[in-house]
Amino acid sequence: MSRVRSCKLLVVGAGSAGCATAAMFGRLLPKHSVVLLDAAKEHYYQPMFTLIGGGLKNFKQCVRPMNEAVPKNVTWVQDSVESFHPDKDCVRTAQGDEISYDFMVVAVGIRPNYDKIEGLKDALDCKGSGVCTIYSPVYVQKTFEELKVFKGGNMIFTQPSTPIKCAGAPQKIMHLAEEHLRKFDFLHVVPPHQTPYALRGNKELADSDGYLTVNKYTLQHDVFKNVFGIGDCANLPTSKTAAAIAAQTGVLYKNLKQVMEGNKSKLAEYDGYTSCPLVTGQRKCILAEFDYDRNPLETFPVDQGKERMLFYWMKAHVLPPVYWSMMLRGYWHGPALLRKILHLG
Ligand code: UQ1
Repeated sequence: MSRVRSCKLLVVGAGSAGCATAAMFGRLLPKHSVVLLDAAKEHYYQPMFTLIGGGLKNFKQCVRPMNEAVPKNVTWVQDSVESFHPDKDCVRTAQGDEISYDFMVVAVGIRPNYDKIEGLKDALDCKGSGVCTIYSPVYVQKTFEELKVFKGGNMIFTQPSTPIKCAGAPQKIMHLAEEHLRKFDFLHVVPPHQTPYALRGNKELADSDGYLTVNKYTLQHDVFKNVFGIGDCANLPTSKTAAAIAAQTGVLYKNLKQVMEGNKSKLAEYDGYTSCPLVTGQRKCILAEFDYDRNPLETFPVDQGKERMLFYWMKAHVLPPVYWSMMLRGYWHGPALLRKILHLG
């Protein structure tokens, strides 16, 4: 029997963006107002995948059961979205239920599609093939396994552009991969990524690449004003990182709250802040931080382009607890305030 459920706010996707959003509005709104829709049993701290692939952390350190990630005061529906119906303010789920909403935040993320590169999945599944990727909880541990048995030879690391920046890039990798797959000794692949079909196939919500069409400053959907987007699934022209999502949560909260209150004044604006702690060695890291226009937005009053142990320590030991205890609970909106304090004087 299919069921019909209704809520004030539906958050689709319980990754970092969805959990943080649900947490903030779970605190603001009365009990049972927020529904968080996601079928996943586990929640991963994906920024740790690089360190796991490099053998510097183990897999257990990046995963928690979903019920620990889901915030209090939020109803978790363990199901996935089958189709969006923004003109009717509802979604249908894989189990055949209907959830109607007053407001919706789409935070469905993106995931690899290995099938776009012929032979890739077989090569990834084959132990000892030398082919690996840190882009998936399924294969990240294999990356270090392959590194441990690597006896020398060529190493290849693919570096595609996102579909938005360069639509041809995934095809180029496909050709390169196909050409080299059997010849090389170690191949680290960045698989093509895409949004889930429910979003990608919805022409009212998504652009031709399958990304949710939101205003890049306000995060509000271009057409459906009671819909907002956050995180990897939104068509924001910035680098897709947890740090970017943290900054977006602050803007999303202000703007959605204002729209819920019927307040028509100007909405807050996301500047495109994103950040990449680029680990360059076992204890070394540089810290890139920039906005939509590629202007540096550096937090610390030091040369962040210089390799430092401090940044590595922050990446490996400080940011994981910041993520689990603050960001997932909706209390971490990125380092903007810290940047302002450190640049005083
Ligand atoms: C950040 O806020 C964040 O989100 C939790 C990350 O994801 C793990 C980051 O990698 C970085 C660098 C930031 C930015 C934080 C500081 C203190 C520069």
